[in-house]
Amino acid sequence: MHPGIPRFCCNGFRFTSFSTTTKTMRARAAIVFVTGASSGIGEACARVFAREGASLLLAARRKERIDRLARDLETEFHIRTYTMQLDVRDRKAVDAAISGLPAEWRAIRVLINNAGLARGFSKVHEGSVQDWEEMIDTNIKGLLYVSRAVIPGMVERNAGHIINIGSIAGHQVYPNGNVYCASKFAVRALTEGLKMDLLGTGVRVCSVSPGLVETEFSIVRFHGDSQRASKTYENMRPLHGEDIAEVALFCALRPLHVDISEVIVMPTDQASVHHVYRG
Ligand code: NDP
Ligand code: 8X3
Repeated sequence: MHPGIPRFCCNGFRFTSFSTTTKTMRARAAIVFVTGASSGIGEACARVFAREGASLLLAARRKERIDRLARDLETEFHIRTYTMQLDVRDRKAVDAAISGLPAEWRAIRVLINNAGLARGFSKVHEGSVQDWEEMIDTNIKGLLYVSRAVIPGMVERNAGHIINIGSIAGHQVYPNGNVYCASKFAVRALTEGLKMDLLGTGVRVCSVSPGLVETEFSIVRFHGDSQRASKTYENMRPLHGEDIAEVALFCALRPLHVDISEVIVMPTDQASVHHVYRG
């Protein structure tokens, strides 16, 4: 395959035909929208979908990071990119960003609802209300705002794929995880609900739910204390953003009649939120 030729095209399959010109194929490349693309799993998703030739819509609050990523991916994979500085907690900004997309960027094929965070690690009766609100506003309400803005277009086109980044914390609760876990339980419920609501539209819904992935996640959780954050992954082999991104890509590349509902991805060294092997 020529490195400049997109393989991830609008029918959702790997592109195998060489009969079209590169220019036409580039125009036909599927649009993949990644929220929280400035770091970790989101950045890795941008990278693996770019490798497959997708056209990338990238959003995060740290615009300089997604601009730099977009430039790198355009150069390396000869794809189209469009970046948006966006705080998913701001409903009006989300609506304006999606409704203001240039015509050639409106037909979003895959939405990766990845933007999210854990903030704090305290018992409920000692917790920070501000931390709770940040998690609920980002992980639940932000995901809803983006979905509400993007999905009507998918329904109209009878085509699309929502990939929510859930968590093992959406299946199991751990001490001090309370509100973060609740937000990820909510993501699981919303994923299941969306699947039911979208039955018959051709829009696929899936969640990818990881265990421990070494990203900026724990630094954010511990309010910038990187020493404390690094202990999360001490003496064990965590997952990396690319491990999750490759699974999201696998889900997206299934034939259109196949909808993988959920994939739980754990490090080999982790059996549950309570069981981590530290050799
Ligand atoms: P990172 O902190 O590395 O990345 C988080 C991303 O989310 C950043 O790009 C950040 O961008 C973005 N983000 C956070 N808040 C907002 C906001 N209000 N508006 C827009 N973007 C926002 O962590 P991960 O890559 O690990 O996290 C990605 C997802 O994976 C999250 O949903 C997390 O819950 C989930 N997850 C992570 C696991 C882990 O162990 N790391 C395990 C299971 C799930 P910016 O700050 O520039 O806005
Ligand atoms: C991130 C995984 O176990 O740190 O969602 O909550 S965990």
